[in-house]
Amino acid sequence: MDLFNKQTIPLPLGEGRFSDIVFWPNWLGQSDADELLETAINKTPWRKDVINIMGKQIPIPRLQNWFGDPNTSYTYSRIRLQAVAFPGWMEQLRVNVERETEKPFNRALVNYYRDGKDSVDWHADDEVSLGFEPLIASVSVGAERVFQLRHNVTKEKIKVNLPHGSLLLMGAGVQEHWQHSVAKVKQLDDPRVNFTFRNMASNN
Ligand SMILES: O=C(O)CCC(=O)C(=O)O
Ligand SMILES: [Mn+2]
Repeated sequence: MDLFNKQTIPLPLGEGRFSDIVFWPNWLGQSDADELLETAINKTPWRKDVINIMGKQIPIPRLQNWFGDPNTSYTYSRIRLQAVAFPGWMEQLRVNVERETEKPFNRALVNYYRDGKDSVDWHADDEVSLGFEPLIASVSVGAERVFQLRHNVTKEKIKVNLPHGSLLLMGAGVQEHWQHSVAKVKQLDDPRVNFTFRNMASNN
């Protein structure tokens, strides 16, 4: 939890309004990050989901699962994810993220990028169920990958390398004005796991 290393990256939203990304590149120490990667890969009940594109069933290029109150679910890209209760190890991570960011989080979408062929395409986490101007806190462990942001109107791009053990917080308004993605990379065999913590109303 290295406050010295906390960085704030301003993000223009439009019409003179700014938000930011707060970034802790070395949030977890090496051994905590190693342990989290190993636990996440081995203990997460990974789902292989498919999306329907023009009548074709296409596997999404990563494994995933959704954690939170097990009586709730989350739907994006027409995939409905029934929530799995936070296991103890992930609950600890959730609490630590809340403490560091000083924001509440009660859900997590967890992604497993098995190697450089796995990716997430341009999107915003702007489902109505996430509420107005949702904050997203993202913890990365494993292979360093490039997190890209692109403004919806100006198309300005920002790249942030997300190292093993990093924490990133996307501020209010970022989902409405920017999209983000993690592109495929050539010649990468190492896995990466990313936890995106979100906060949803209890009736979701
Ligand atoms: O893997 C990442 O860093 C981003 C994941 C993401 O954008 C998402 O799960 O919505
Ligand atoms: Mn996202």
